[in-house]
Amino acid sequence: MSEPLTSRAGETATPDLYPTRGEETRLLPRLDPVCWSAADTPPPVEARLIGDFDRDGFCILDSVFSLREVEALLAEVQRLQTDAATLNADTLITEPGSGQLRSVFSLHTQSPVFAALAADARLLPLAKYLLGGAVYLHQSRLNVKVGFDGESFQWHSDFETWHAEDGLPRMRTVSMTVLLHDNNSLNGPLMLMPGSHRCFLACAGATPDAHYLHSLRRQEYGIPTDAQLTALAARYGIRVATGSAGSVVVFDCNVLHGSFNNMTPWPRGNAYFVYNALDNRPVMPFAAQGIRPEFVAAREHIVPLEP
Ligand code: 6CS
Ligand code: FE
Repeated sequence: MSEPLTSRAGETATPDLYPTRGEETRLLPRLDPVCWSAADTPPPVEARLIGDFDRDGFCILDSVFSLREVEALLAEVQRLQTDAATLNADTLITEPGSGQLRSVFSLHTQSPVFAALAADARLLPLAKYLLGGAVYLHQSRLNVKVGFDGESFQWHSDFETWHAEDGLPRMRTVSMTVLLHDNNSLNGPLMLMPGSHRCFLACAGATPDAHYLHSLRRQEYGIPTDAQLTALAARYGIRVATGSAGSVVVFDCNVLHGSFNNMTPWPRGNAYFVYNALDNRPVMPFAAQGIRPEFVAAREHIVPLEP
């Protein structure tokens, strides 16, 4: 079968290594490394954590930020909520049910505190190590997941969306989530299928126009079927990424993950930074008509991150 190509006038066609959103679901192999640095490059964290990341598609860095630092971050969250009227209204995503705040996108352009966090010496060197070179932020966001009303995130691979809708060609992107509250087993923590980053689940169904307006609240396209999830859970199992506030969950762009509703009184606020390799800039979307706005997916303002 020939490989579908995507192209734009004057732009070299980029091969579509991960075709998705066609007629049927498929299981395809990952064609990219998980850690892009040469094996003899010394990592900026314990080698054991790199081993976890390579094998499972994620690793947890315990208590990276002190309680004082977490307090300062929570104060900044409070400020953003108080000053919500001064933020770009499009970046504020509400819960489909209660209408409460669910996410704030483009955190790094709206908050100097979070911009500094993305470039922190405890995060950035690890992102560069895992992606094998210079990086920039493809996306950043705050998910507040309030007590009682914080709703779930469906099982998905982030890369499936970023490839289909944003045109990221290769799996050379990593997310880091800084836990702003304790994420325990009850308040809607991240669940992951360890090892699932090694295969690509092509999803069925064409991307609707302006899909993000719906998907950021509740995703219904670009998610695996129950049958696929059942098979993968049997093969890989499901783990929960718990940790105390100030810990960091580092996860591969293609590991399957999701989270359930928060029906506890305890909020689960997490800040997410999505680092992409500068060599993996977006091309035209591989399976969507239009491009998503800059606040969801950087395209025009690509600035290499420096400490
Ligand atoms: O569409 C996106 O880019 C986002 N959607 C989900 C459910 N997770 C990653 C990302 O924020
Ligand atoms: Fe996600």
